[in-house]
Amino acid sequence: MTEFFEEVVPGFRYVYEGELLASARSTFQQIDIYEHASFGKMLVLDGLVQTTERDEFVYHEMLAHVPLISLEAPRSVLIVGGGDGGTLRHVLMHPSVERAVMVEIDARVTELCLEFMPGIAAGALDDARAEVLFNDGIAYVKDSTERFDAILIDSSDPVGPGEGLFTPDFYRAAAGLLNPGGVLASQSGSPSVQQDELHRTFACASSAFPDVRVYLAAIPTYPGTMWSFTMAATRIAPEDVPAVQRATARGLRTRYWTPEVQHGAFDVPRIVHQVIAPDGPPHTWGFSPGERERRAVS
Ligand code: SPD
Repeated sequence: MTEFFEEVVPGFRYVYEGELLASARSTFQQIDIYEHASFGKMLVLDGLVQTTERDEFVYHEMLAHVPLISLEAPRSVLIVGGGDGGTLRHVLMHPSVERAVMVEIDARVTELCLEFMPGIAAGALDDARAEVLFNDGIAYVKDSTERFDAILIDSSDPVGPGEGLFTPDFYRAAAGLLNPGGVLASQSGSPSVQQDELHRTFACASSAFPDVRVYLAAIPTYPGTMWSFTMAATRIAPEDVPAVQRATARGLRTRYWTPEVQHGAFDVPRIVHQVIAPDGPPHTWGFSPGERERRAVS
């Protein structure tokens, strides 16, 4: 039987109709899986939609391929979060990747995703190159002595277990785990209705990296649809990346990402530049109560 459920972000309520298939309370959060007529199975954490069977490809392709295509031959990748396995699946499409470590805090999320939405990981967790750890990603980044060519922050929203991923300390620690020339990419929220999340992520990344850029994708089940990612490195030159050659050589099979999207996604509207500006106006677009207070980055 279907029911209506809501995703509430400050100032907005998004209402979905779906059938509740599974509901669990883990140590960290409330986990629900719904079946939606258009988007298939939906993973909802603490009432916030994280991924759906029908549009997950946009998010996972853009989080994985944009940074990895920017590298000549990425060998080692760290994924922080990403319990559904979608990011890992796309990372492993790059043939040069020898090792991909995924550190997910909540094993229950992964268990339920594998049971109800196995197509998202599509076996990636069993790949010989994958190392899956159920641990606190923040502690892992702080304490690890490993080095990676790319770090991908596949976080939930900045509430609950994901909150500590949106801090300058975390970004500084992550920068210390990168090999020379390495790159970090993170999901950074809606640039329209969660300006504070994007502003804060950009500020945190800028406290640890010389070059930080935002790129965008359209994800139907995320608030505001237009979604932001933040990429950070010593130098990012999206226009210099030979995306066509690399995509062909790597045999990437994608539905959203293309070499053209790789370049175009960094051409963000002026209003997005205003959202990430250090002294930008507090509300350039939409309204997020409390964002003025949350903006201060120490
Ligand atoms: N409000 C949605 C934010 C979701 C970001 N993470 C999604 C995880 C999918 N692997």
